[in-house]
Amino acid sequence: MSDSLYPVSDEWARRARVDAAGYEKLYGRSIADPGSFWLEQAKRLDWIRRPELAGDWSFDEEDFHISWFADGKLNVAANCVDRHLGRRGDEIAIIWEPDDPNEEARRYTYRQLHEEVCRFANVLKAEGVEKGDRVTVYMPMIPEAAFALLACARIGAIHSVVFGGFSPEALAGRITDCDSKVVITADEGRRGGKRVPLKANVDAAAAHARAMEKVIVVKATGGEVAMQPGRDVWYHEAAALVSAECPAEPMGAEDPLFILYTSGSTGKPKGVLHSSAGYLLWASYTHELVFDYRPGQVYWCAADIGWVTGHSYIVYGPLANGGTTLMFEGVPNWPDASRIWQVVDRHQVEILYTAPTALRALMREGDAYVAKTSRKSLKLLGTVGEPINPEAWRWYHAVVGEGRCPIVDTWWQTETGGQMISPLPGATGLKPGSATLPLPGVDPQIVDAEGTVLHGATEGNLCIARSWPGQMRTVWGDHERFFQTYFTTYPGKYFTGDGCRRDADGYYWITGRVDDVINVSGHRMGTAEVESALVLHPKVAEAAVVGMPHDIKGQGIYAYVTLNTGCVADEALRTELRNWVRTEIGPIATPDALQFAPGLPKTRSGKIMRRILRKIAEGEVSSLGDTSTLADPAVVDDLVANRVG
Ligand code: 6R9
Repeated sequence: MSDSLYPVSDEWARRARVDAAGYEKLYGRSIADPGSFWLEQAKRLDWIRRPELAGDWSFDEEDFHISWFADGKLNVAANCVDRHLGRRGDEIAIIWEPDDPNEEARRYTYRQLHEEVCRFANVLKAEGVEKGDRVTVYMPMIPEAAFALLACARIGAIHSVVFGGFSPEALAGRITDCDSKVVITADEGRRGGKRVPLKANVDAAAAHARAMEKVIVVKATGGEVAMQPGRDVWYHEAAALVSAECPAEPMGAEDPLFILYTSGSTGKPKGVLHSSAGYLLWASYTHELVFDYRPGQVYWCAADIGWVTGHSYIVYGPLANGGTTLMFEGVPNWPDASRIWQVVDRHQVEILYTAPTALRALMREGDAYVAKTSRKSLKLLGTVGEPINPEAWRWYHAVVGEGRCPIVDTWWQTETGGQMISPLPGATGLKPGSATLPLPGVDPQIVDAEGTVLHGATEGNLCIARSWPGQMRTVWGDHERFFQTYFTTYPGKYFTGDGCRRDADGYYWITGRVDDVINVSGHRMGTAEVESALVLHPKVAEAAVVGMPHDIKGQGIYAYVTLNTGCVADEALRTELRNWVRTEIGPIATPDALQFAPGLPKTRSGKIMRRILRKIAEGEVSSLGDTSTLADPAVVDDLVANRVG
């Protein structure tokens, strides 16, 4: 066990907002008197009408509801921009570092951000967007992506960001699901010196996205694109026609702020819906506490805005806190494996937040790429998205941070809106690989398969026993699915889908998903999604997909495919099927291994025994367990004999 403890340094304990005793006190109050705790926290936001109500919720079927600060009114964009104009109007809100290191970075003060957001909001209005409308954002990592989100928030439109790496098919599905009439995109994106044809993908999506009426196109690269008259609008042309003043729409606390699609264990991706006040409060509260953030510090969350991490910790959290947030267009390993550390030096980044998969990839390139940079500005490091293996943790700590920076390993989910289990740098001793302790307000429980709450040092399934302001409010268009997915496995609790161990010190160790979700490079992928893409291929009769261990990605995708009678299993078809999934969903869903299987292991009632498929994918063929309940135990021998990788 890697239970070695890295204690809080004296300096951090002294300087940080919250020390160990402070954490105990906050946590105690948050659980003993949540009403007054959260109403006090609500003061961190600027309200049009201050709430008198805090949480009002029940996870029980008869009375299922979740709301926070329901009588309050505010505007999220005004909280992230306008309220800083008085004291911090000339301070930098956004630093944008382009893909190409030879290009100049761009900087926006809060005053400039205000103007950009107002203009963007007026363009949306001019295109007919109204309060409550859904706007799909399919953008590269350019400042206009942040402007677009805040512009939606300003006028009360609900944004739905679709990651720029998703295919036209995936984009179309998301546009259709939330009935989004307007799509915001760019001519092209750039990543690692390569172009991503975003506008062309929107054009390709149009055939299956009938809701889409308008496309607003930001000129990012100047690449050639086709514009469809009547439907497509250049952003810079529309922006020249509107004013740089736009009033912020007063919104109810519970009015939706955004939808973000995420993979679940079954069916199509779910549209996770977040509220205005509760979500923003959670993003602001956690960003300040976990990063011990103070305005003036350059803070860098190296995620993409297409994921929840980009929403909460590039845009909403840091801007609500009047911070300076760095947005990076590029990738960690281009032009070479020094890029991240060079950006840190160039902008004097003090806080860096990234994913274990990036660290593992950089670690493999050797320490020289790190050592040749200074990194003296760094004070705090963070990780998110998947469990971090202790080896990568130690490398991050010793080589990147030269032993001087605490690491906050933050566990949370799209559904939780923000960080839930994480160290506080001035309060919590660290153990490599552990997300450590719940934040004040978070009430985790570990339960066994029957739902019995386990106490003390134990292992089981991770639930959250009470609501918190940042909790998702529904699945867009399917409230029943929301209840069924999260509140029926262990009645009365929110079930996270994660397995978890708690050690004798009360530290939490996330062990990974216990459902059919796999975590590829920190990105969630439903096995069912990949399976549905595969069976769409005319030669595929059946497919089963499981996770397999992968050195860099954490988990890779292992697909078992049964072909229709008469189809020939060969290398050409293997490549074709891998590309097929890539085109259907996007590059992140490409199977790492694909095995042709004459049959899949099934119970007599026809259920695929995934346990066996996982073991084979993991290479643990000697411990397949009981196969006697299979309808045809012989298929297992074939699978083992023809294992790939
Ligand atoms: C923020 C984000 C959520 C799933 C979650 C868990 C895994 C995230 C983690 C972690 C171990 C951490 N996860 N952070 N596992 N340690 N620090 O990643 O959201 O894309 O919805 O993924 O990611 O399995 O359930 P999302």
